[in-house]
Amino acid sequence: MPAADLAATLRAAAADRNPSGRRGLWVSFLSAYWLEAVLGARQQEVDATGSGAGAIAWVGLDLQHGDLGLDDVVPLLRVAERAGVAVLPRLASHAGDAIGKVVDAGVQGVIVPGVESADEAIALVRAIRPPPVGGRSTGAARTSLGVADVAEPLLLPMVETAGGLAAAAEIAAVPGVDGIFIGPYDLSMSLGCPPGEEPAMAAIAGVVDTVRAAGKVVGMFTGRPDLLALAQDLDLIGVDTDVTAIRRGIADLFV
Ligand code: 3PY
Ligand code: MG
Repeated sequence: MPAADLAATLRAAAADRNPSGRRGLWVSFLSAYWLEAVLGARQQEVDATGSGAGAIAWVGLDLQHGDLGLDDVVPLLRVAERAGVAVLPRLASHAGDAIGKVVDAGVQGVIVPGVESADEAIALVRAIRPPPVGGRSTGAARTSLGVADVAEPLLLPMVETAGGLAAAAEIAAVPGVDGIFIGPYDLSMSLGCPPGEEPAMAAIAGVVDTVRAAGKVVGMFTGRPDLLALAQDLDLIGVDTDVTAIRRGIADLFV
């Protein structure tokens, strides 16, 4: 079952200022074997409800933190494709070669950490879009050979520093940028306050409003009930990590 075109769906909904509310699992260590088991088991549980509620719509592959590297993307992507689930890697840096490689493989978009200016966003557009918009190269790959089919992957720079916050409107306005993914934990650290407290919460709400007003996609990693409470305003909700899931399960077993 191929993943539906999440990128096109989110772009269209965002242009209508209509939050999409797609929930995703942030994956930082799962192997292809275990991602297949997790997605398969979840789908069976969702099917059993008959309502479709509780589905995992996308997986964020965390290449910046945790245990995954670029070589893990294709095996995990194959599993997600079979399950009809979109894949959005969060890259380790702004490096254009890594962006080209994961996009060549057929991911539905990229999340790029720590973007702080329109100029940085313009460099990312150049890395992800082919000419005439950008400068991305073409070559033998899953996408060019027709194995994976993603017409135009999402480009989501992360706003997660005071500098990024100040430039959020300019970053979102760059042609070729699809929206902004908020990193609330780095943002809180950068603003010098604990996650969930002011001024970080006000900053997050401000970015959501700015991006929504621009008709672009807004996502955020949550991992806390107070952040998850903002989910109704978001297009992409990174609910929590595979690590949290296993820690919670172990805590339940060892009471
Ligand atoms: C952050 O909160 O800083 C993140 O990068 C979340 O993934
Ligand atoms: Mg971060």
